[in-house]
Amino acid sequence: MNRYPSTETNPTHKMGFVGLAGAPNVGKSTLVNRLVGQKISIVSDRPQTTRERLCGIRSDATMQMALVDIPGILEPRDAFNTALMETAAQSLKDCDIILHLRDARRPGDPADPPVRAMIRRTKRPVWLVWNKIDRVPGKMFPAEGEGLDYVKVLGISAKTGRGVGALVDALREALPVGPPLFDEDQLSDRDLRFLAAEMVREKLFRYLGEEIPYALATFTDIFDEDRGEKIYIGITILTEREAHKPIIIGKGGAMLKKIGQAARAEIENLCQRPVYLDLRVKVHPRWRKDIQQLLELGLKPSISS
Ligand SMILES: Nc1nc2c(ncn2[C@@H]2O[C@H](COP(=O)(O)OP(=O)(O)OP(=O)(O)O)[C@@H](O)[C@H]2O)c(=O)[nH]1
Ligand SMILES: [Mg+2]
Repeated sequence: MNRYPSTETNPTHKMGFVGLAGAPNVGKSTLVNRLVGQKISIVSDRPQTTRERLCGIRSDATMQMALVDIPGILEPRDAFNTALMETAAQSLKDCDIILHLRDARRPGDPADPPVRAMIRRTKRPVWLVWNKIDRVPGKMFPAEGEGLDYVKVLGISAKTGRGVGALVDALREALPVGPPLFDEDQLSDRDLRFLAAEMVREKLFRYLGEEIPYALATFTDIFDEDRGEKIYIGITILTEREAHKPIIIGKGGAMLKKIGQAARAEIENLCQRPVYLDLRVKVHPRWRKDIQQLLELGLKPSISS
C-alpha cells in the first residue's frame, strides 16, 4: 500500500527512472545503496562486480525514483560480456535521465570511451556526475563531454554522502510528473531470492583471491519462510572449475563458514528476520554459457550470475 498521495491527490508527484552508466568500479552500486538508504546492490573494490540489471527504489512524499544499476560498461571481450552489455544498453534506453558516473581521480580514464559511446546511442538526457570527490578534496572538475551534451555537472561522494542531497534535489526538479509505480516500502525490483544470492557473491569477492570470483555464480535453490522462526535459504555456488571447490570450502570448511556468516548478516538485514543459510558448492563448467543463452532469448536469468 502506498502511504504517499498519488497524482490524484498530489498532482505534482514525480516518478522517473534514473540510469547509472559508468566504467566498472566507478561506484554505481554504492550510489544506488546510498540513494535507497539500504544495501541492496553488491559492492566490491574489484571491477565487474555487478552482472545483472537491478533497480533500487527511493520513495518519499513528493517523488519516487527507480535507480537502474547495470554492469560497468566495457568493450565486450566475449559472448557473455556482449549479452550483458546488450541488456545494459536496453535498460538505459528506458530511462528518463542517465547519470554518467566517473571517478574524479581519473578524468582521462581510458575505460570511459565505451561508456560515452553507449550513452550516445541511447539519445537520453545525460548528467555528468564525478564520484569519489572525497579522494580529491578542493578540486574543480572538467565538464568535457566528448560528444555528450551534459544537462548538468555535479560532484559527489557516494561513500560519504557529500553532494548526494544536491543530486537528489536536482533530480526532484527534473523528473517527470507521475504516480508511484512501486509500493512505497519496496526497495528493489528484484526479489529476496535474487538479493540473497547476490550477497553471497559479494562475500566471494571479498574473501577469495583475485581471479576466482569471476568464475563463480550463485543461485538460490530454496527460500522457505515456513520452517519456523528462521527463514531457511539454500544457495548454490557454481564454479567453472573443479580446482576451485576446495579453495571455496577451505580447510575443514572454514572459508565457506566465513563467507556464510558474513552473507547471513547482510541477508538478515534485508529480510528483517533471522536466517538459516545453507551454502553448497557445485562444479558447473557451462554456467556462463547457460546464462548467455537465456539473455539472448530475452529471458531474465534464473541464476544470480
Ligand atoms: N573513496 C570512495 N570510494 C568509493 C566511492 N564510491 C564507491 N567507492 C568504492 O569504489 C569501489 C567500487 O564501488 P562499486 O559501487 O562496486 O562500483 P560499481 O561502479 O558498481 O562497479 P561494477 O559493478 O564493477 O561496475 C568500492 O570499493 C567502493 O567502496 C566514493 O565516493 N569514494
Ligand atoms: Mg556495481
